[in-house]
Amino acid sequence: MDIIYTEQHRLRNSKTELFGGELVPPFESPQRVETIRQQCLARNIGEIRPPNTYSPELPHHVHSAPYVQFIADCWRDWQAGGNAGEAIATCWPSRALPRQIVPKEIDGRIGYYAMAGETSISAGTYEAALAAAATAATAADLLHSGQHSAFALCRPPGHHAATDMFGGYCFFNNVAIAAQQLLNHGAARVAILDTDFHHGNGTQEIFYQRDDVLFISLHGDPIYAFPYFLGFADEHGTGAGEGYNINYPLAPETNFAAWNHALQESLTHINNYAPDYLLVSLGVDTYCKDPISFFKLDSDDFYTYGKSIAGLGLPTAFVMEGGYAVEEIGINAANVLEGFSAGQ
Ligand code: Q9C
Ligand code: ZN
Repeated sequence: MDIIYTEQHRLRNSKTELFGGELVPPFESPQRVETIRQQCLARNIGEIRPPNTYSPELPHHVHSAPYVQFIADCWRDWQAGGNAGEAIATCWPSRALPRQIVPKEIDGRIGYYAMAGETSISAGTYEAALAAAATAATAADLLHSGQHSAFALCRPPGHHAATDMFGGYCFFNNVAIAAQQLLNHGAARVAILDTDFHHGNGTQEIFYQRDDVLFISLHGDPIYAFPYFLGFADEHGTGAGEGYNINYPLAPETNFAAWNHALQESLTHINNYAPDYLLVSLGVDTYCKDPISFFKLDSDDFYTYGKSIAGLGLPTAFVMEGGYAVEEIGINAANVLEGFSAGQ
């Protein structure tokens, strides 16, 4: 399977994440995809190729134009505001501050568009996020041109990014952009299976009212896990989208047997939907040694589930999301891809 990759991911190189009340080096580091790339090379997973070239309007597939402009301008405006550190939101339109007016000043604007304070915006963030979107769109183009599978080695990740909101290490929703790219090419239905430990709140929000994208997510129960405020089992979609959003919130310490039970149900839903394409939001933060997550998958389990996904027989693109056990994320991601290839 072709692997789409660009060094431009390195432009996303923030120095700070707000974690445990301190500014620490971000979990979402350039080393993550380097480890995955090395593992793919060592195991001959596929040919590594750069993304196609797209217009800077590519994120408009699923994001509002003012939001995309904010991501493009944030670092410049933050510096112009005389701030010494990286751009971090500290004030939000919370429940008791409900006026939805975009402030003019950068502290207000970043708060308007942020979902959480852990994710700093710094030099190169916009450029790297745009390259990640292009990486995912290229995977979509490859499926459209008849390839059975592709791996978009995206960084920064995307599934927490909503129509006009960033956070959880995400800026542009790569998998959603890939889904829209396939629909623009003429697909009738696309399924997105989100296996990241965290609920894909951004992807859910983007497609919540639509029936041309089925979104299914397996994740840590938001009553205990980020993003806390979305991802519950009673979120089914609305309007035309009713029935096309399925969440499996899973308890702390969930092991592969329980996780796989939810996966098998998900695969049945996908099969019944009969999509033209499957996109997998591939997070390997379900791994037992992940530093910020609470599932108990072992490395072998990733191979097993990759093989299960192949059983659908659908043209499939894997789009990289999270995974923070840097030592093992390469092994775990490559195991999914190898399992998928073995299951074809
Ligand atoms: N105590 C992705 O995996 N903070 N994003 C969690 C844990 C945010 C994860 C704090 C985690 C975001 C793409
Ligand atoms: Zn995650």
